[in-house]
Formats: sequence, structure tokens, C-alpha cells
Amino acid sequence: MGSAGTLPPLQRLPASSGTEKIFQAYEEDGAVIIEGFLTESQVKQMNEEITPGLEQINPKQGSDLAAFLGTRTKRLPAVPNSRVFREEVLENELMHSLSEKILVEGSPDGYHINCAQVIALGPGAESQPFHRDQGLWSFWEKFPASGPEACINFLCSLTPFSEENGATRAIPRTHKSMEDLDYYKDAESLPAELNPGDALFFSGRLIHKGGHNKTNEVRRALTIHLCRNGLNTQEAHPLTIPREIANTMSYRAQAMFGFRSGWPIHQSSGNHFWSNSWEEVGEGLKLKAK
Ligand code: AKG
Repeated sequence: MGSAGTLPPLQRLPASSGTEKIFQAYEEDGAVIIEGFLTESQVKQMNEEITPGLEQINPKQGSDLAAFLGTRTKRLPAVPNSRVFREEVLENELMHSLSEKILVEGSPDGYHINCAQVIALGPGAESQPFHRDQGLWSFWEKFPASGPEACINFLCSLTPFSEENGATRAIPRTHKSMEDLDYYKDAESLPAELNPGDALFFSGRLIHKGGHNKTNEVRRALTIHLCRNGLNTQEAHPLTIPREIANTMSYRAQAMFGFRSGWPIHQSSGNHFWSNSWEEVGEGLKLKAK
């Protein structure tokens, strides 16, 4: 395994570089920093909106899952807690064009959100173990690295990310091999140092982890983790997001959380999955869309 000195640096591209250049960097390294993925005002508003919710929750304790999630780390669902997330961040066209390019091979494929949450890494939070996000669906780990992508992650910074405060750590190019995770136990990695609004965009195959927060600050991230339709999601969104909130969202945003039969809409194959007797599920539910 390469050392930090020999690892290729994480490429940084402004959001304005567009889908093709960002896709190319993602293909090369499995991860790329997208500068200015969120606007300054989105970051400011989101920070204001999530603060009361974060104050009311505590990190999980007392299980292997809690240890993985971080016993000093708070995780807050974004949809019910942030209007700017629902109305603006979810409409990010760069995020949708990359998702479509990577997660949709053809009709009737689609993509949706596995989880969208704020990750607030408290002072002293320990580093996570290295992992691949696709490991959520253990069978996907049996596919070769050349196979289709299960999921992708836009991990956005809501506060500055530094090596000291627990920036996400990544091992570039590990999306190209399917070594057992043990192989990376003591491997060198790079911190994704981000300004608020930047995103670390990475493959579900990339080896990464949340870093160790050695400071007294809280490091806040927003993870938008998207996966292929057909993969069950971590969060039971349509059962947990109140209908009144879903009614305020666009059709595409509703589809991201299972309130619609699918996205993108495939005219020829119709409502192939997650339907109501072949009808679009939101129609049957008389769901409004903005
Ligand atoms: C995870 O929880 O799966 C992560 O990779 C979190 C990364 C981070 O918080 O930097």
C-alpha cells in the first residue's frame, strides 16, 4: 500500500468544471473534491436550520453499530430538519447529472437517496475503520471492481474540514481493486481538506473513513448518499418523512425518497417498480408536487 507521500493527491475541481471533467476525475481516482458544490448562502442557511435538531440529539452508544457511527458523533436526517436542503440542495443539477451517468445504465434503471444526513463529529471523535460504502449491501462486495457502481456519495462540508478536526480520509484509486478491508487496516490515507460548501464526491468502492477530531470544534458534514433503485435504503424514508413535508417537495425530490415510482422517468417502460398496479405511486396517493 502506498504511503501518503506516494499517494496521488485528491484532485480539486470547481463545480463549474461540469459533469464530464468531474466524472473523469472520479473515474481516475474514485474521489474528487468539488469546490463550491453548495453556495455560501445554502451553507449558512443549512447550519442555522439544523442547529436546534442537533442540540436535541445524542450520539448512539453501546453497540458495534454505535462504535462505527461514532460515539461522539451526532447524525441528523436532513429532510425534516432543513428547508434549504429540501428546496435547493436536492435540486443540485450537477449531483443529478453525475448520479444519472453513474447509476443509470438504461431503462428502467433509476437512483434514489440511501441516506441524507448531517454528520456532526464532536471534539475527540475517534477515527472510523476504513470501509467501502457499497459494503452496506454485502453481496455487492462480491462483484469485481469493473462491475457497476452500487452507490456514490456527495459528502459536503458545512464547516471547514482539516486534518486536525477529522476531515474524511480517503485512499485514492482504491475503487479499482477489491482487496479485503483488512489489507487497508494500517494504510496511509489523505485528509479531504474542504472549505464550507465543497464536497468530496466519491465512489461506493472507495476506501475511506471519518477522521479523528483532535480539536475542540465540531466538524459538520452533510452526506448525500445515492444508490441504484432496487437496493434497499438504510432509511425507511416514505414511512418516516411526514406527508406534509413531502407535499412541499418537487416530483424529483419526492422520487429521491420513495414517494414516487422512480427517477428518471422512463416513458417507454412506464412504472416498472415501486408502483401501484403499474400506476405511478404518488398519483395514487394524491401527492402534490411543487
Ligand atoms: C460513514 O459514516 O460511512 C462515513 O464514511 C463518514 C465520513 C465522515 O464523517 O467523514
